[in-house]
Amino acid sequence: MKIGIVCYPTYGGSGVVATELGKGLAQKGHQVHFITYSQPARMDRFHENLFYHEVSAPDYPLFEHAPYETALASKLVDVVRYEKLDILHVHYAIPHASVAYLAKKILLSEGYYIPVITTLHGTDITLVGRNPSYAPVVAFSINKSDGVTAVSESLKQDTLSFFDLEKEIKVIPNFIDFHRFKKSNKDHFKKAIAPNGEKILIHVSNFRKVKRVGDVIDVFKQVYEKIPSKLLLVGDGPERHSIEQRCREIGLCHEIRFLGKQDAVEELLAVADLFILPSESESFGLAALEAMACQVPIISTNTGGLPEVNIHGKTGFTSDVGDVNQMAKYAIELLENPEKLQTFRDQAFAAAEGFDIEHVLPHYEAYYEYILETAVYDKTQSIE
Ligand code: GMT
Repeated sequence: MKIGIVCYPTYGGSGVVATELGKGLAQKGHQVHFITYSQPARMDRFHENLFYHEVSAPDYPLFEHAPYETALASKLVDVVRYEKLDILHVHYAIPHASVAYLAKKILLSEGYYIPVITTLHGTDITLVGRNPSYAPVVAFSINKSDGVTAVSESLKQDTLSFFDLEKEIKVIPNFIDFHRFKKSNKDHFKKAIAPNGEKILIHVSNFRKVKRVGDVIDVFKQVYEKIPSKLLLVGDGPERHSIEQRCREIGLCHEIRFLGKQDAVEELLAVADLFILPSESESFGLAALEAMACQVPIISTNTGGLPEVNIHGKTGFTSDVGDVNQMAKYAIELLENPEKLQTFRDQAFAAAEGFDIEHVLPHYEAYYEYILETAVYDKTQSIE
């Protein structure tokens, strides 16, 4: 198949999922064309079946913001037409689903039919998409997609409750590539971080408000008071400055390392004992799944799709949003009990195996086939 993938090219979860999906499809012999404004962060090596088409929105003194959507729609028309793509798969509804609809209509006016699949990732529905500034366009473009997938059952239910939809939503969960994410021996690194055998807690995110990184610090403070430990904070974003301030206020800067954006997250996960994810909202929690693949149990909230990934009492523990005392209790319970910690490590790994890319990718392929067959009817529809 010739597949066009539209996504955000950054380190965010939706861009990572889209890029890993494209790489996996290319590996299986499909031709994959990424169409976005810069090279996706995880598109890190050459593959004969992978292509990248950069969208640039030329500036003009009249524009306060260059019209990216118009440039993307034009690029989609050009790439679909020239490369003779079979299907377009857009990740994150805003603005990709509505832009794809426009491109599809332009192509239809030329007699070229291209089905569009939209994958919903989370904030495009739960935070941003529901905002009245975007909601009518989001709802319309989801309804007009030929196929719609959501990364968890929870996100599917949220989408159905927020919008008036006539479209079926298929749940295809996020996935993990075990060739990359696996526990490896990084003892030398562990010694450098925790020279006296301290426990290592880790948090990885984009440091946005929704991640509640302040709760990570509060949980760590309680753990630290009982158990010698270190905290690794991976990622960067708008909340980082205030979190650094908070570490100074509580006098724990020497035990907390801010590592910024890291490419080789798996090497950091390899030395960690616990992963803390106290998000206010999380449609899936890909960062948690990556930790589980590296045998790191999860202390998380029970919001959104997290309970579908982090099984309470098995792969880690879940608590109500903001309940840092409970999260700290669970963390201490595991860290104080090496046998229990090892059992949870094993169970986290076993649960992660259920999300192996090898199992999940065929679901996308089958869905593409299904949409290509069933969307044929649309071909005969008028172009208005
Ligand atoms: O977590 C973020 O804020 C980034 C965001 C994105 O779209 O890049 O992540 C969302 O999509 C990920 C991949 O499907 C999910 O694993 C995250 O749970 C989801 N984030 C939220 O729902 C807050």
